[in-house]
Amino acid sequence: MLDPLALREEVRAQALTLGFAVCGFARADAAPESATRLEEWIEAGAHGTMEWMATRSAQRARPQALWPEARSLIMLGMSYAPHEDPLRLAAEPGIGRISVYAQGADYHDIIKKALKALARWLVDQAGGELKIFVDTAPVMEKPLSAAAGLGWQGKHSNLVSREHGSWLLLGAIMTSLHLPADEAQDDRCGSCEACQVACPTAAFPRPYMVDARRCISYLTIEHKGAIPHEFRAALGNRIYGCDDCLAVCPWNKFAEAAAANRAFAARAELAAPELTDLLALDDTSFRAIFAGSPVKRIGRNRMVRNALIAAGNSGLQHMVGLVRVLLDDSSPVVRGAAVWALGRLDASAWQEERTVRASNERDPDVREEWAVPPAERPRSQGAASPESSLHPHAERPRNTQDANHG
Ligand code: B12
Ligand code: SF4
Repeated sequence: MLDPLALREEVRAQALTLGFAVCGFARADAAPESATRLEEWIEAGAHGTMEWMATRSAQRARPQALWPEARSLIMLGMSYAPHEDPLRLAAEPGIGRISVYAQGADYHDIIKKALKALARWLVDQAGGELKIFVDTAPVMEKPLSAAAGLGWQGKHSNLVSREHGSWLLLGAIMTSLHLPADEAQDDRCGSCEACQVACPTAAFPRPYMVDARRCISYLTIEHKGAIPHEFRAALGNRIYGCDDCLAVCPWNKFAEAAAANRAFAARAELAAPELTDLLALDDTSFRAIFAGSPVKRIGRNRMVRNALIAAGNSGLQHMVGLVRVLLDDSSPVVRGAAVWALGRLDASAWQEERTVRASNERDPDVREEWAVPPAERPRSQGAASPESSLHPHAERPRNTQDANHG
């Protein structure tokens, strides 16, 4: 039987050969403070419609409530540090921006495969029982990774590493073996507030806490219905997730793109997709383009909804024809976004279309979109202006304590 310290170091070395950038160890009862924090977060309603965050919160709060045999946690991070500045396309209104983590292969598949290989290796070496997790299980991967010394939870709430900045995706192995814990690292955010200030929708009611209902990642990926009016202009050209709070973190200057797992390298068609191509997607072409990418889970309708909001923000007149076609879409969420986008791009075309369509519309949400003429929309929904379309932060609400609508 191997000495636990020696075994721990062998596991770490093996993890690195399998493509992980970092590996750390924690006791299964680590990060007990996250239980009350999770409870507070859910009570404030900050999880929005992600009911799955609330339903298994007791298990999520404590690894041993999920699996009582767990004695040690092996926490792992894979780097997806980008080669290029993720914010470089912010001023390209004809392009849709997809988050860096979603431009390559689906990290669930890549990390799960590596976790399984590490788990098999560990069982061969030392036996024990284990379970593997990436993202979708009720496990709080960020505080547990922080407890295992991978980095610290930054004020944007994600794990920040001294070596890999904000660009780590996380996975976990729970084992019945005893493996000595690593030391947690100190919080190195200091007086920095770059991520808090960068957020286009003021989604941080306070440092370290995200109100998902305001987060562009939630609005473009998790949220199923119409995107609330107050956030539409702030979305700019983001069509899947948001990297702004991660991208501005000063610790990224130590993150080397060479450390990134090659599976996450951007696919050309996902790095800078043309909005005109996205507006023309049907189910088949959506599946063909996004197969193997995390984007596929939002489906064609939500992607076209997001692309329409970006088109409405673009100020580009050549989008008008494609937007008009989508007024006839069978999906109400697409039709509603098309009504809004047309109003932003061409107020007189909007009036024309409204005359023939509004009274025939059966869906109550789409009827509501026809109800307010573009000129009467509040400023954040109004006609596209150079500031609102090209400078995604131009209409940012004040990022203050009272920005929490929770
Ligand atoms: C739900 C979820 C979301 C939601 C909610 C985000 C959130 N911050 O919770 C939404 C859809 C908005 C989202 C967005 C994103 N997500 Co997400 N998400 C998750 C998921 C499934 C659960 C997270 C969770 O438990 N939230 C509950 C809250 C209560 O937990 P928490 O944020 O850790 O809350 C802590 C703070 O409030 C803190 N706290 C409170 N007060 C204080 C005070 C101090 C001093 C300190 C230190 C801490 C502190 O304590 C709480 C407990 O630790 C995890 C996967 C997993 N199973 O863990 C991925 C995960 C967090 N997401 C991830 C990613 C990559 C993203 C995005 C970057 C994607 C994108 N580019 O669009 C964005 C980032 C937005 C952001 N700034 O958070 C990665 C993060 C990797 C990392 N390095 O940390 C994860 C871990 C997935 C993975 N397996 O890699 N996500
Ligand atoms: S941007 Fe600044 S405050 Fe935010 S996580 Fe990075 S170091 Fe911390």
